[in-house]
Amino acid sequence: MGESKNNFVVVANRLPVDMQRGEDGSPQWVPSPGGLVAALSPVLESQQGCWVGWPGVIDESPEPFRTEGGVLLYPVTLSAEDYRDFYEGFSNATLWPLYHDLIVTPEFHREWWAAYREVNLKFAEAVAHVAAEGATVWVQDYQLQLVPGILRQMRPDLTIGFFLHIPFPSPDLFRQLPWREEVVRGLLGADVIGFHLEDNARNFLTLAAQVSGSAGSHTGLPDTLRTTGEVSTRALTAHVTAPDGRRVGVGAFPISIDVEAVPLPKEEKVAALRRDLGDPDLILLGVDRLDYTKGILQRLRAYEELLAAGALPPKTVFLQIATPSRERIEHYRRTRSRVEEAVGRINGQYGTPGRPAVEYLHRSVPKSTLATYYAAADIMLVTPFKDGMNLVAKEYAAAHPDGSGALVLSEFAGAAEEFPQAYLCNPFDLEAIKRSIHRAVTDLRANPEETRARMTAMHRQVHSHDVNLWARSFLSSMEQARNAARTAPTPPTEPGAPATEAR
Ligand code: ADQ
Repeated sequence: MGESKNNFVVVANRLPVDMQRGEDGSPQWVPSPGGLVAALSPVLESQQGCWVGWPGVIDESPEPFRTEGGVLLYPVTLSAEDYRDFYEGFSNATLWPLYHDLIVTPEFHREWWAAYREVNLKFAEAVAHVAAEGATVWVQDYQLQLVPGILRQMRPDLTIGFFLHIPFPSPDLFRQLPWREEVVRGLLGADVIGFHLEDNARNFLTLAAQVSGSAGSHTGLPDTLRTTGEVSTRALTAHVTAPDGRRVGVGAFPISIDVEAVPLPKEEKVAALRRDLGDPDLILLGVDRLDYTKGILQRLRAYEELLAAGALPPKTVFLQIATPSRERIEHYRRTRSRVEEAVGRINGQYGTPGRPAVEYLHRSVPKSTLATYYAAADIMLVTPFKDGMNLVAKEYAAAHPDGSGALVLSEFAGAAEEFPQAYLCNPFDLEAIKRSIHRAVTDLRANPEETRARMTAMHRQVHSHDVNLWARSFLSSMEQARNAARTAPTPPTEPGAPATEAR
């Protein structure tokens, strides 16, 4: 199966497929295509690529297999304890809240950290096994921050990139992590470290300079770290020196969506949905994983107060789609029950038989259905307390080529940097959410040129900055790093050099 001959390896917590058992017990694979898969498939297919990840089922060790496009899918097995301590524990109850600015309090447990190290080692060993000599490896996200460092030790021949899909917090918050130095050192095993936003990259540069023992060893904080302009002229504008003397590139690469994969639904479908919803005058829409970072409850409260004040058209409906997520974690269970309580309360107060004020779905829906919701929605509500980027906001913009609709967007979503034309709000301020919704409603009715200009600008931005541009710019930065490493004098190797604590 050519397991060790892969020139390009992507490693992520999850494989781009889910394993299920057929009636005869045989493993079956259900594709779970996301933007990442779509963006990376051409490279994976053209370069005999391999994707290393967990198949989504505990204690299963299915055989590696090739997709029709020739990509090798290489499963990593997680035990029930790994899932509990590495995934639910350290990844989602320590790092997730810490990196999202302590919206809930992170829990620090030594046994979770031990599991995180063990599982990162497991992923790194799998990569080391499948990667060809001199291969390029792209590590994805917060679950695998130690993989670059471990791989660097195991396979110094590799070019390693790391991309963080969630925010990177300010040094002040990050310093709470008892294992802060190990995490920064793990990341510094990469040749290129990418974040969504310049702010995230600056936060990391500050910490990395402290950990590498030479504060200020990065090449200053340049005016802009963002990779804009043509891919061919893109260059990393900041570097930090790792404890072993290597130059590590750090940059901002705002992720985007596969615009072609957001289908534009037929008008009849949109009309049918409006009919199903009782031909409302105004449709508000929310689409999120049911996560406490997404601000769903605040949004419902803002809607409730607007209804109470009679500030919305009489036939208004709010359609909230909430994908089940991390349901065994206490904070997620609590968030779900509060959201559902609010939905019940609002419908009890403001709904009429056959016409609820909130239509609530707690499930995943097919992309084509989602596209119909986007197209039908007059106002999209995206109000996270903190979000690395937020692809839902971009999908909504992609779904409105004619400039219809309006986007209410949290200032704390990464997408806000690219969408200054949205009706921005501070999600911690209920009055601010209400004001933004109200302004959007008013403009849609009284000032349609204004809303059209705003949506058209956002639609153009998504079209010109899609996920392919994101992938190409990151890959080209890795290519530059590879070339630079080939020509650079060999650094003095001091893997065990004492590092200054990240204070
Ligand atoms: P998420 O926190 O999952 O991603 P987001 O960026 O909005 O958040 O992506 C969610 C994706 O799931 C979207 O493509 C959306 O269409 C889809 N989705 C949501 N609910 C759905 C449903 N009910 N049915 C079907 N599809 C649904 C993390 C970070 C983000 C960052 C992304 C990408 O938290 O900040 O933007 O990774 O880097």
